[in-house]
Amino acid sequence: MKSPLVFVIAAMVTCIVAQDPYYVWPDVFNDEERDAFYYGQFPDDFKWSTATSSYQIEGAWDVEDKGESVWDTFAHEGTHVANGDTGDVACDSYNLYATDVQLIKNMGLSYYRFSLSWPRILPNGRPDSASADGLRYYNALINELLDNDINPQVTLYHWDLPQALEDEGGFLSDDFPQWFNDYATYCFEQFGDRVKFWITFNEPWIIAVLGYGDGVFAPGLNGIGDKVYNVSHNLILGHAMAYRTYDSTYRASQEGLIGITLNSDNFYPFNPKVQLDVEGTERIRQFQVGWFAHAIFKNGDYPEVMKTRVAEKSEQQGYFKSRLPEFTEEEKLFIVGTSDFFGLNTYTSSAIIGTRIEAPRPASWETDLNVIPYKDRTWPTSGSSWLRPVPWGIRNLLNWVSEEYGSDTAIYITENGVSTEDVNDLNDESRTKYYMAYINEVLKAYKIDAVNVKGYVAWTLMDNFEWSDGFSERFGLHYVDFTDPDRPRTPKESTKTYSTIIQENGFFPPEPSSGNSGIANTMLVVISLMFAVNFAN
Ligand code: GBH
Repeated sequence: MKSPLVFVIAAMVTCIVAQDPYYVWPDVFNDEERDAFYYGQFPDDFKWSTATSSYQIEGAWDVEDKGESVWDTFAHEGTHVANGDTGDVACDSYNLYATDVQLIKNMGLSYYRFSLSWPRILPNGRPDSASADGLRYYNALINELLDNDINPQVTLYHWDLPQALEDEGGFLSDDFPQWFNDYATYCFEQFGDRVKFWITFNEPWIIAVLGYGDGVFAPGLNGIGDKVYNVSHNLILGHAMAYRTYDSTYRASQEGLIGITLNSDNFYPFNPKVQLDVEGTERIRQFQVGWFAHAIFKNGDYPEVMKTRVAEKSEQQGYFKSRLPEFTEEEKLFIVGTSDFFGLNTYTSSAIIGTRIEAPRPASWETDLNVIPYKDRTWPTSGSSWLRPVPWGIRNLLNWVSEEYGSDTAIYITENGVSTEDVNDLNDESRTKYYMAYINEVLKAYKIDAVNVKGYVAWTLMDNFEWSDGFSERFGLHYVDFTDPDRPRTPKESTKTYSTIIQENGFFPPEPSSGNSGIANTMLVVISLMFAVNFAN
């Protein structure tokens, strides 16, 4: 009697434990090896967070002595932002910050990533103009967070440069690194006793290419072939200066971390068998991420492929020297090793088609790299034309960053999220799916691939001013009614999903839920008892 019983028990157990693989988007991403849902936990000290940025939420653009930022100017011009929207009031977080803190707390988060408005703190950009009200506001926010057991993760620069400094050349001025360092020093001095996580710049690529290249973001300049390279050059030097200041003067007493946040799609070859596509993929990674990360994380200098490509093309285009500036040997030593972590913002993937080298005029960052990015039409859509969810992409990208910059490099996902097509939908199922699937892929990167990922920040706490798309695109975990002067915030369904993931610190395996397995459970208990009795006899 014993052996058939053992067989029956084994069969029942298999029945219950082996569930069909679960897929978040079964009709699109259903490769069992790649897309099957994975159950497990993040490390105990994993940092869960959500993010915003000053211009996108604060409003109060001209309160007290606040200086204007380039985004105030740009939005007020009336032609650059969808529907003529501005951030004049936005979510009114200048007044409603305590409400924001409660929303964060309600989701069970212990971190909050926000940015400081440089011109609110230093109206003319320099410490001699320090605003008492700016100081009061950020002290109040930071203290409110700490009183609620939420740790601040502070971005020093999320795109709102003081207009006064832009008037003196902004990122194109050789004085930019010093200006940024003075501002950063003031912030370490004032807030560093309580802020232990600093990000110098959010997405330098956007600052250079969209702000000073295509002109679709403030300050709206057109220098896609040349200015972009000078902007990033000064930005890297400014970043390094602020890091060195923190390291030499504040780290010992304040004991925080300081790093930089870069943005990238997951790039992969359109056809992995075509050499042009494979090389094009590596090139765009180097031109987009390597542009900043190579110097900071590797050797103080730009990637080889950028140096040779831009130099060659500049020559063919009739420039007398490369459009890509050079760092001195001294600067290289100053820059290398200036980030305690790699902050990564990522939303989507692009397949890359490599094209043949040519040097058209006018020169451009885009034609310097010779690729065509492509979005697969079968991928799910979102509320933004540039954003199609591709969950496995984040795992690929994490692996690339880890291989390229060293497996010891601590990586934080400092932004990830999605806009929804139905903007009024509190039942935001597509966002729920996005977070489930993306965070699950981050978990695979950590558990299966041993990528050193330390934290995850969901973009964004609430609907806000989505730059040139104004209020027409909503990325929020909370809905904000922009027609109501009180700017009420309402949790969307996705807040529950995110809270559950945080609570579980990952994903617990599902309870056996089908009717059959309920019966199977009961039978299992009965058979086990029979077996035990039989065995005891
Ligand atoms: C992040 O940038 C930003 O840090 C954050 O402030 C922003 O709200 C969030 O993403 C959502 O967009 O219109 O085709 O010219 C991510 C980079 C910048 C990518 C804007 C898409 C528009 C490209 N995004 N960009 S396009």
